[in-house]
Amino acid sequence: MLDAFAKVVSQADARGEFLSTAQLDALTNMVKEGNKRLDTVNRITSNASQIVSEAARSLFSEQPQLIQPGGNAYTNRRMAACLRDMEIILRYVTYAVIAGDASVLDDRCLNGLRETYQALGVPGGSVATGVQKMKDAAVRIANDPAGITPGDCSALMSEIAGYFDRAASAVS
Ligand code: PEB
Repeated sequence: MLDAFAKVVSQADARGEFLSTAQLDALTNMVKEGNKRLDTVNRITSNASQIVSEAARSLFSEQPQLIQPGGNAYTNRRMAACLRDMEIILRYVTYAVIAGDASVLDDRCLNGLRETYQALGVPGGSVATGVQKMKDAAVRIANDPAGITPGDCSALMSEIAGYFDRAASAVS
């Protein structure tokens, strides 16, 4: 598990070199823009249940077969497992955002997840749709200018969207 700082250190060490100017510039920018990152993680974290339930509602209204008899979210036990899975994925996305690096998401959440769903008979494509819906809700909530000094968060929002896309493509 790496963060953006540990990542460049390990890359530089592998080559036996000092940090490059480009690496230092990127980290300087990350520090300078750090409050945006912290605010974003705070917003997503404190709205996690809204993000999960909004995405799940939308998934089940588009794919009602999931909640009908025989569906993968039919019975409270499976519904609970599904909502829990979405929450786990969202939690690891927030870890990746704070770290500025996807490795925690890859190593501790996505590694082997597609195979797990295949073994369980859970449709990975539907999980991916749920993740994409969490992306939409999370970016909307994180990027809302209400109550803060509005600034340009476009780079950060596309970084965040990228973590959700990574999770979606890991399971579909
Ligand atoms: C992954 N999910 C399930 C299981 C595991 C995971 C390991 C089996 C064990 C259990 O039921 O608890 N666990 C989960 C995860 C991590 C982890 C992400 C990462 C660290 O440790 N059903 C649907 C939707 C989808 C869904 C498409 C979006 O209809 C999910 C939610 N996951 C789902 C369901 C089960 C499950 C288990 C329904 C239960 C399957 C079953 O027992 O029939």
